[in-house]
Amino acid sequence: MACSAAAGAAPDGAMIFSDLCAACHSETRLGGTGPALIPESLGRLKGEKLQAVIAKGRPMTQMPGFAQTLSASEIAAVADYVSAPLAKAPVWGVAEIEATRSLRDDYTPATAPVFMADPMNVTLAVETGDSHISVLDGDTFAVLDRFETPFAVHGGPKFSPDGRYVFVMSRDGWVQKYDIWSLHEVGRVRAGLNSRNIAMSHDGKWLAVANYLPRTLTILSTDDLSVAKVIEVAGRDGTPSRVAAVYQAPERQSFVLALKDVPEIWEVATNPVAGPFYDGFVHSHEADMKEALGTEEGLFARRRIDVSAPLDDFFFDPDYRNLIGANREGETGVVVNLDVGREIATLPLPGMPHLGSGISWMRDGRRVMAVPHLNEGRISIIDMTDWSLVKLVETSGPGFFLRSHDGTPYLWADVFTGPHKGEMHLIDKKTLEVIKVITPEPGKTVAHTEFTKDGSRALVSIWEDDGAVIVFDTKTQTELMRLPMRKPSGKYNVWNKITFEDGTSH
Ligand code: DHE
Repeated sequence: MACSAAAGAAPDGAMIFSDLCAACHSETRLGGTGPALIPESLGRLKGEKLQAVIAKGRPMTQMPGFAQTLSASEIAAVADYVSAPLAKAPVWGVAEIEATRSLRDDYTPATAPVFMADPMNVTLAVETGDSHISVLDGDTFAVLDRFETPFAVHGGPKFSPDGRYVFVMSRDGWVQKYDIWSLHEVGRVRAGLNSRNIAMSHDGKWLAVANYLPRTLTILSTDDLSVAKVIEVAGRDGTPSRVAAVYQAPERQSFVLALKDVPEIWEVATNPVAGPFYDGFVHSHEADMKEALGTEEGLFARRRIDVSAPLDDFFFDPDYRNLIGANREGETGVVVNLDVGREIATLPLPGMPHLGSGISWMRDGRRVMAVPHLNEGRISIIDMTDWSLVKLVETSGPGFFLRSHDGTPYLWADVFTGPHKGEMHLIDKKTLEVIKVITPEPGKTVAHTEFTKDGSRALVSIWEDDGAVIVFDTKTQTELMRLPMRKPSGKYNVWNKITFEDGTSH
């Protein structure tokens, strides 16, 4: 029993937290050496699942189990305490962010890669099981380095345009910079308290961090991770909003973000003077442009675009004229033309589409896009010229990630949940038929595919604590090797990411 709980009294979750948890997670619950314990960070970890983590701890981390120290009702009281929203929204502005910024004093930038492998074919494998990233030689699959990341990395790491540096973000808002040439961390900073994803500017100078908590977009200098700007995110009527996600729109020289709580998309200029961001208004009246920009101008000028409902998730066509977005509760998606700044079409997209995982390719001279659905076993294929539904491809369960590559005729689609979570579907990009289902480890979750630079190899995760990354030959779909890893999630090939290879995610 916790020393502070009086015998007979109902357990006091706050007091137990202070006694046993605050040293690692901090009195504020915003995280210290351990992650933040607030509803925004815990996400779906609640109730019995959360109590089980408190009782048993987390293997391979500093989190011990408290089953011997606390009774079941005390564990439940702590779980309730950390699941309750914070009484007051915490302040996390420039000063607080800057106070967390640390650059490694043992880092000296190499003048050339410190390894023999092709730096353009390096592939990173995120291992969420013990918060590490393995840096792989994309030809031999030798592990060049394995470095520690902040806890709970989410979303794709973002590379500098030359592929030398990579930036990684955790759900607790930590951004880490790593030098691939030197195989060394450069530094880290906490840009938000609960964050969604990051985006790199077209010129590699700025990194935008989309936050849920606080309601802000943080823009960092990629050079030294210092804060360039913290933009308060609120709708026209002043309602504060979480940022659903932010992406780079290289053709427009801007960041594009969707607001989760108000029906607006924002575009933020990453070009200080003019360029495509402003040229995008060519089809607008001057009055529309003034209205959208207000008094904003120059670097990080913000333009508001109204949409009919807040967007959870979105995707772009290759020239970044159109944004395809969806509210996951709704039945339809929308196409927003970013030049004219308004919705131009709707799409039939019921069943929680996961547009963040969408990919597109050319099929019979027309560009099509594919989107998985988070709650049903089908993939929507949409014609991006007239926005019609080409086909619904049936799979054996709800999928999370889709990937392909110019060097392969197939789309690799996983099934992330349910009895078929071990199946990877290969779909012909021309006929749109499932040509094969691979089950490399029956009963284990098999998810997320990345390709090597030339598309000849596919890397697939066995998404388990004692998991692996399996390397397949994409021509024969045969397994070539297995690299043991701790709950590997996403894999990211430098070349595919910096060239925006058709078939890769953002
Ligand atoms: Fe993700 C990417 C949103 C849950 C693993 N996920 C993304 C992106 C978005 C997103 C917007 C694109 C960001 C980017 O790469 O810049 N994810 C969401 C959700 O809204 C959702 C459903 C609920 C949530 O809790 O946020 C969600 N995601 C998950 C998971 O539960 C996953 C499977 C495990 C985890 O690590 O949290 C997960 N998401 C990923 C991964 C990517 C990702 C590995 C990058 C894929 C890529 O190929 O780029």
